[in-house]
Amino acid sequence: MAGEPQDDCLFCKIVAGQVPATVVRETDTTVAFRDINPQAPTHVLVIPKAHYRDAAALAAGAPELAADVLRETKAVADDEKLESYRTVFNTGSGAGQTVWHAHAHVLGGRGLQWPPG
Ligand code: DGP
Repeated sequence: MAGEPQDDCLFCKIVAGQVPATVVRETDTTVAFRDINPQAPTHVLVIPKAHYRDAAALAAGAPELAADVLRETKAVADDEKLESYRTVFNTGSGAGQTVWHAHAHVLGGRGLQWPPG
């Protein structure tokens, strides 16, 4: 069920402390940790602690929680002293989503091209 922890979800396991991660920020509702395969000098993932399969489900089911995630992307950028950065929600396999727990990528610390691949 949306919002409930899923036994087979990697990011739910990170929230529960069952899988290690380099956590850089945590709030009552969110966790931010470094991506295991960084694509930029700063590459942090911000996730809601509650399980939603993607950003669309999060926005529809818990818009205040979606706002918490977005607020935390800015906090990460501030912590990392990023003047410019990119916030990405890959939504659906065709867009490159591989982990089915909503997450925002925060990328920065180098020039970023547009359009993305
Ligand atoms: P996406 O492709 O948008 O679903 O992004 C998933 C990201 O999750 C990808 O950039 C790699 C990252 N990732 C996958 N497994 C782990 C893990 O075990 N730990 C951490 N820190 N990141 C992971």
